[in-house]
Amino acid sequence: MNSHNSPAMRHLLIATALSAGFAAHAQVKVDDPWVRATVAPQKATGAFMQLMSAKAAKVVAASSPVADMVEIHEMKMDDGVMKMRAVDALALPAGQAVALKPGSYHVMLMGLKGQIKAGDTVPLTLTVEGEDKQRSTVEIKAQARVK
Ligand SMILES: [Cu+2]
Repeated sequence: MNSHNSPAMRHLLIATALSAGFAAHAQVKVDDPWVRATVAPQKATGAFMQLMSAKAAKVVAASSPVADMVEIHEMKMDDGVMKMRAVDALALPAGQAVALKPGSYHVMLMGLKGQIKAGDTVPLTLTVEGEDKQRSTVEIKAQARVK
């Protein structure tokens, strides 16, 4: 996890509103999106990135063409055991970076349709909801790597 400073891995993406008729666009910056590469029989993996929203918002859904099911997960110590669970939404406080990283929040890709090899580009879509309930999507191209 020391690649946050690598310029080659930086991706800046701006969320675009689903409809041009919406005045308020949620602006979400995505930094260093990556997916953990898998071995052939593996059916699940995690995607990680840094998110920063200009306005208070939350990530309410995620999807990817490489997986049957995508959820936002949280990892937490529970009685000394590391557990992960799906969360309904991931809060993005205004102007504050939120890290999705191993051992913490992550995008969980389940029911993988094939192996994800290091160097592959994995498309991800996040649905972000603003305080005005307006939803927009953020399209992400995450690079697969081992760690
Ligand atoms: Cu998970």
